[in-house]
Amino acid sequence: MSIRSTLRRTALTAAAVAAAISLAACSPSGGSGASGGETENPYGLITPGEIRVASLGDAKPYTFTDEAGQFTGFDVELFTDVAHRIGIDEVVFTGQDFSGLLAAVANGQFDVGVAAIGITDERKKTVDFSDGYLAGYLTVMASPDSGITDESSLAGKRLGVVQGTLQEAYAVKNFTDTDLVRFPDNNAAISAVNSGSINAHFLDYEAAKEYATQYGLVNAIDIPSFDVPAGFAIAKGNTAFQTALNEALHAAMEDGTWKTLYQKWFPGSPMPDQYLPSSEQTATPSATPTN
Ligand code: SNW
Repeated sequence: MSIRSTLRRTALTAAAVAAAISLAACSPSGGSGASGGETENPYGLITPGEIRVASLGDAKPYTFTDEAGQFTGFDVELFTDVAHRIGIDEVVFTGQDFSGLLAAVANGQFDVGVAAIGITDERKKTVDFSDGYLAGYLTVMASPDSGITDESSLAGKRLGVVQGTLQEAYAVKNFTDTDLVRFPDNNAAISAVNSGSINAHFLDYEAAKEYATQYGLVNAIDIPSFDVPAGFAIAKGNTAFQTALNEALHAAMEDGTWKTLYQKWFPGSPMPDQYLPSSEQTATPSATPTN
């Protein structure tokens, strides 16, 4: 009895010493050791100290690659900031097709999916999400002379959607007289609009605005998607990672970082109140939408 408890105490002490040593070895700079173990890899990352992110190269201004091939955009900068707050500066973004993105996170090829991914019950069967960080519209974008001005004018038209998006699901359900044409990514769909092989493309509001400016297209129909905010997708059941991301995300909202990034990447767009510092939130929710 007493021998056993002594042994247990000894084992605990040894574990505590080992933990203290490994903590000391890690701090303050984090070090470069990748020996694994829970202490050094509390979030269960594929490679300790690094976050691998599945993203998109052509969803400007959310996530895209610049001329130098570097990932940037609102979601990219916000996630990079959040990662820094949980002590990780090694963040590696990789472009994927949207349709494969959540599966790639679920099966452990990536630690996180970051791509304006709306949080839905359907997707929650595959992955867990952080809290929401973005809410806006789904937009049908067309050439100015397309004659598309509302949902009914889409009848008989050919409409592009990216596979696996909310836009695809919405169109299947609501645009029943429209010919849907599925694409792997936005760039392919926009080329088809520009060549005239489809009449319009259905994508996220800010991405549409970006292409509109570039190619002289217009945002023909905006459909509110505020009830489906975007979140960071992670593997199911990784509560430590989820909690840490959420705390860091809310800190980024509270100190104005979210607002600064929003104004940088979405200038002129109405700001969802709930992500602003609490001191700047209006008492009455949803005053007058300015769109
Ligand atoms: O539901 C919206 C959300 O309100 C915000 O506007 C950001 O985009 C959304 O999350 C929808 N995004 C699409 C989706 O989740 C397409 C994502 C993409 O093309 N990267 O399917």
